[in-house]
Parts: sequence; C-alpha cells; structure tokens
Amino acid sequence: MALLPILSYPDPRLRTIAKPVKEVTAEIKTLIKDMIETMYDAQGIGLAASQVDQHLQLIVIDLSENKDSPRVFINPKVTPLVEEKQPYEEGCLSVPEVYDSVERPNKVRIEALDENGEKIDEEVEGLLAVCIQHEMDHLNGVIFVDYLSRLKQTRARDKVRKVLKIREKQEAAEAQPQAATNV
Ligand code: K1U
Ligand code: ZN
Repeated sequence: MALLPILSYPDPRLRTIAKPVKEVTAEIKTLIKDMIETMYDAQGIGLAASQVDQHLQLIVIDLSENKDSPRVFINPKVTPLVEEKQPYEEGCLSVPEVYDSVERPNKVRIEALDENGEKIDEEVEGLLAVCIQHEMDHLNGVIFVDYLSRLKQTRARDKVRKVLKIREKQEAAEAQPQAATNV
C-alpha cells in the first residue's frame, strides 16, 4: 500500500470534474486501499479521489472511533431530503488547519456502488450527510472555502501557504541525520 500526496488549496487540479468509474478493476481496488491509508495517515474522516489527483468518482469515509470501518462510495449520487440547511464546522485535508462553518441539508439519500460493485441506497443524517456532501463537492471541483467570504478565502490561502512551509521545514529536519551529541 502507498501514501498518496494530497493536493493543497488553491491547486487548480482540485477544480477538475471527476469522471465515472467504468469498472471496479484491480487498479481501482489498489487506489481505494491507498486512499483509505492516506485518509488515516492524514487523520481525516473522508477523502475524495480528486484530492489525490485521481479524477474519478470515488470517495472513502470512516466515521468510526477506532478507524476500522472504512466505507467506499463509487459513482455516488447525493440527493437532499430536507430543504432546511444546518451549519457544521468543516475542515479539509486540502486546506490544512482551516475550519469554518458551512450550511448544508442535514439529511440526504446516497446512491452509489461499494468496493465490491454492490449497490448502496441509504438515507443518512448528521456527520455522514455533511461529509458525503463535502466529498461530492470535491468530485465537482468545489472546495468548502468557496462558500466563505473573499476575505476568508484569502486568509485560507495564506494559512495553507504558512502550514505547508512549516511542514516542509519539519520534513527536511526529519530527513537530516541526527547531530552528534557531546557526552
Ligand atoms: O475531504 C476532506 O478533506 C476530508 C475532511 C472531511 C470533512 C470533515 C469535516 C466536515 C466535513 C468533511 C476531513 O477529514 S478534515 C479533518 C477532520 O478529521 C475533521 C475536521 C473537522 C471536523 C471533523 C473532522
Ligand atoms: Zn475536503
């Protein structure tokens, strides 16, 4: 299995519209496994294929406490079941360390295929409803900060740049051989 690099806002590749998966091949199964591993490593609760520069209609989500119950949604279709929208504090692995409130319908129907090509048809509420809509947005080239003000979008860009710089420095330091200590 492999960890996949996650694209960061405002990378234009995040704006690509994902294409349907034609067949669940061995290659797609490997991508699914790698996406799940990448989601766990990044401590996320969801990941869309678009975020790892694979522009296919493929989403993984795990809301379990022990991170042992990943769910796979292939070619998902999400339909709101209520008109009223509710706010939820969202985060995004492509917009690290930025959190803000987004309003979405709290109950949706999900139609999709799972990793075995079996049909999923479920009515869901709460965090799963929020998360699947957030991931569906990724497949359509939409990022949660698009719902925020221009000022907040600018701040998000600056924050991501800062976070990535810090991460690069940390990675470079970790790659250095340990300095000899005087004993
Ligand atoms: O798509 C992604 O980037 C994953 C994203 C999913 C998500 C989190 C919260 C609301 C909607 C969608 C994340 O996993 S962000 C990191 C995270 O675990 C988290 C952040 C805020 C609240 C809860 C979880
Ligand atoms: Zn996201």
